[in-house]
Amino acid sequence: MNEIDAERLRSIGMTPACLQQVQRSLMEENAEEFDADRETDGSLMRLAEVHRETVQLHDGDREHAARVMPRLTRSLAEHGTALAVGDWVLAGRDAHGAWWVQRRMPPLTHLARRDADGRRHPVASNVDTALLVMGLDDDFNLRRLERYLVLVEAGGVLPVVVLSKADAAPPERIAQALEQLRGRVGAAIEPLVVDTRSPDAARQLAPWLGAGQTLVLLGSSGAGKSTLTNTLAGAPIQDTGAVREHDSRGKHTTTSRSLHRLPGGACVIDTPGLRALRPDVDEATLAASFADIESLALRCRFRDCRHAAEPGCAVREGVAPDRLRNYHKLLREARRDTMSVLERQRMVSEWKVRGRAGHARAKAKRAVA
Ligand SMILES: Nc1nc2c(ncn2[C@@H]2O[C@H](COP(=O)(O)OP(=O)(O)OP(=O)(O)O)[C@@H](O)[C@H]2O)c(=O)[nH]1
Ligand SMILES: [Mg+2]
Ligand SMILES: [Zn+2]
Repeated sequence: MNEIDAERLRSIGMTPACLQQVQRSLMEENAEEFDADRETDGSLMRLAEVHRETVQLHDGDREHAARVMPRLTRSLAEHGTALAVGDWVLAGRDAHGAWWVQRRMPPLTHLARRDADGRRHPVASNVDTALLVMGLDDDFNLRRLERYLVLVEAGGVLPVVVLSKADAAPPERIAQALEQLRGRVGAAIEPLVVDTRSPDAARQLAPWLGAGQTLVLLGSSGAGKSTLTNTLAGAPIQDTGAVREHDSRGKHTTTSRSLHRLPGGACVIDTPGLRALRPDVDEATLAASFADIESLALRCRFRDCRHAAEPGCAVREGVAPDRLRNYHKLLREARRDTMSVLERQRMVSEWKVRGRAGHARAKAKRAVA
């Protein structure tokens, strides 16, 4: 492993906590028995983009296109995950000068979602703050926001709600939206109300934009994520697209995630809008994200109250009915996903028995030799 230039990496979002995590993981590796398979001349870089065949890496000075060692892809898949934008990785060059990603450092924070089949898809890694961008037009949807909050909190990331298109909304609409939001997710979430095209949006976000910080922009298509990226960058680095007049829906202008450096030293990850969002979360984490329900449940008459039709239910009394419905829906999904994880683990162990992993390792070694 080459020497770590902490100062250079800081410009691409290396925090002291991340650096500690990396060093710990490298030390553990050295303590392991010598493994001739391991590459030792890797450089620490950050994943700025992930494509089907290649990835873009940033070393703090410039970007490099790279490919991923098949055995890394496979070992991540065996753990039900994959590389994500924001990951810190070790990369090395082969005899032809081509870059290969060899290892992923365990992420400090990690956002993941599930698809309809329960498969996990990484969203971003090593993010400090998630800006949940939601328009004050027809995009405004509290159920969806609750889903995003679960996703973000489950990943160990701080959520900041950004209500966009304030310039186009009448003051009564803004007041009503803020009140609805407070009634649903409580006073702990203090939303920002912005015109994402205005430099004022960047000023409002200044507390989360310190040097070395990484932000990810999440929200539906057309919410204004790329517009905000451009405002923060002070340059038109991302394409933006108009929304449909009648329902404020975007046209999925952004199609892949990408990490960008901002003038003040922070990094931002722009993402494509997701139509249906399913957080990757277990029951306990989900309950923690709906802390109001969890604490009210202590006051239900029956200890095993399911807050459905039971008498003396403090949750039904104290929580907005739509919030409770949304919680129950998320709970059902989380249970179904846990099931599919177990099924997947069984499948993976069957593969291992068949020795495919060993075969792939041998092939990967040939590829870089
Ligand atoms: N008036 C106004 N228009 C905005 C604001 N934010 C975004 N827009 C417009 O909304 C449209 C969609 O903005 P984008 O930034 O492309 O949205 P996005 O979230 O990146 O969408 P996808 O890339 O499709 O996920 C563009 O026409 C923007 O100009 C805002 O605060 N005020
Ligand atoms: Mg976009
Ligand atoms: Zn109850």
